[in-house]
Amino acid sequence: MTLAQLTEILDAAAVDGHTVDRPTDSIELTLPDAYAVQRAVIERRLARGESSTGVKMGFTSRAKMVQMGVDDVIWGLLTDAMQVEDGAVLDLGGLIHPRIEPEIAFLIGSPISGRITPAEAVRSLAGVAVAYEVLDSRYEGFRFTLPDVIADNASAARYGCGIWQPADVRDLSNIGLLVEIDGRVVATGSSAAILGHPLRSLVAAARLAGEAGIALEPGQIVLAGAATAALPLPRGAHVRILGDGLGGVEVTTR
Ligand code: 0L1
Ligand code: MG
Repeated sequence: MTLAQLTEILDAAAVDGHTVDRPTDSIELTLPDAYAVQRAVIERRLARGESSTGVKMGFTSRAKMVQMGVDDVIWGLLTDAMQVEDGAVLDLGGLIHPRIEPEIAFLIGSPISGRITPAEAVRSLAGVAVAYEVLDSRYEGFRFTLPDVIADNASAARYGCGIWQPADVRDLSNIGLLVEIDGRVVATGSSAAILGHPLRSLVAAARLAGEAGIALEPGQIVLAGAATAALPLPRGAHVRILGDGLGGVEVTTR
């Protein structure tokens, strides 16, 4: 299998919502190869008319890094077709085995790329919001190696953000986040689970952008990472994510 064939297979799997074999079961896939496939999958989507909306950071919790045997974060690329408006209905029909996780999202206000400090990261921001990510691995049972999941765009499927708040007026290090499904609290966590401080995830996003030879541009979103483990997302559910002092975001599934 060539990287071009793998790109086509993963693109179709994400669009139609079907599982595919893990590429590393049959070919050797380096991390640069995997990121090249990820970029090529998104370029196909952009060529079909979608637009780039930002990036999602993955493996931002110590527990997930240990589980995967890695010591760095990964990223995936977001498009407008993955974006869900706050309060909207999300059709899970095209997804395989969706899971939802509560996140902190950043809105970029001025370009960042390469090595930056947390203070520079804050100054680059136009806002911060409570958000969620819907993950949907294109591999059976969410089982994959690191190159497999990078090629599969870090399991990115859908995401939604609440109302943007000023980013420089509050301490983001320990924002309590809770997930309610149909009015019942099903998970609680803290923004501290995101690399100890979600700004570290933004700094890492700028570094990965620099390594990829691009910048995170004004208007783009960085999904910083999850505050809890990802939860199975059923149909017919009303999900509300609330962040201490940061508002919330809601979605109803069907
Ligand atoms: O942290 C994340 O957003 C997950 C990255 C991809 C791995 C997974 O599907 O759990
Ligand atoms: Mg995530």
